[in-house]
Amino acid sequence: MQRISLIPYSCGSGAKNQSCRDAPGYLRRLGLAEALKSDELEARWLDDIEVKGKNLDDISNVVQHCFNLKNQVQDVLKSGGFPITIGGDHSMAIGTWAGVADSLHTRRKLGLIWIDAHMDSHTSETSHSSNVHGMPISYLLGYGNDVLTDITLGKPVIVPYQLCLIGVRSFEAEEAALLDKLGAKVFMMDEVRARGLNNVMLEAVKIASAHTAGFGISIDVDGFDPADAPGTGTTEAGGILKNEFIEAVQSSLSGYKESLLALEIAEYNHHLDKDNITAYLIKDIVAAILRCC
Ligand SMILES: [Mn+2]
Repeated sequence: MQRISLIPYSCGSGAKNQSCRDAPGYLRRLGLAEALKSDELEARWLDDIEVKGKNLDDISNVVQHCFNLKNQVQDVLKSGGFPITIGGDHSMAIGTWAGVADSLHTRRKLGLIWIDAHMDSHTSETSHSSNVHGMPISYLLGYGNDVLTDITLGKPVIVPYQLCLIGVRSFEAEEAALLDKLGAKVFMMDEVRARGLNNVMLEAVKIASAHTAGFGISIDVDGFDPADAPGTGTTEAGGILKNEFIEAVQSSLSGYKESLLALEIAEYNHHLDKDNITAYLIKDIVAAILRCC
């Protein structure tokens, strides 16, 4: 029996439009855990945290929620379960992947596949907006010099050579320069179109699993085409299609059961969704990944 824990990150304080904080509660009420259950799989939601203090600034809110995510991810992995963190904005990645990395019983590092329309790789110095959801990768790579580094203990959580971004089509020069300098692999949307998502995913899984303790998948729903994922704050035209993703998951992830360590879904905003299209996308892509692993 596969035991899945859905861990809510009910925080949108890293984004400009903060109402993605309501998404975990919405998906819980809609029955995501029940929809994922099968004879071989049980799924349950963990509890939201009680945030301490009143009138918290955005950064303190992100820090509290990320610490909670990190702790819950560690507890789930320790008990032999599989964590799926559900945001909330993409600042959550600092908590999710710090938790996974801290649970590794080996000196090998964590690989990461990051599906997103954006690079999320600003540092606090280069960010134009100061929104943390545009920076989580730089924190995971060991950049950053503020209170958020308390979560990663100021250490790199991932190494750039084992990081792959897929589906990028909107970014700023400083982000591209950082990833290029460090040697992370970026599969721009143009490359996905030219080579096919199947081939790109196969290569990404190889990179993220080679010489690592295992890998994670972080999915920003804005990596998908707005036709398949309208419910997010920063849609970008020309993204990954739901059907091609499910097909690519089947061909690239089969056989990696032991290697996939956790899954993260970020940036769903049900207030912007149309007929729950994005909610169903989330259910279907999570189910497809769980079927392979
Ligand atoms: Mn993102």
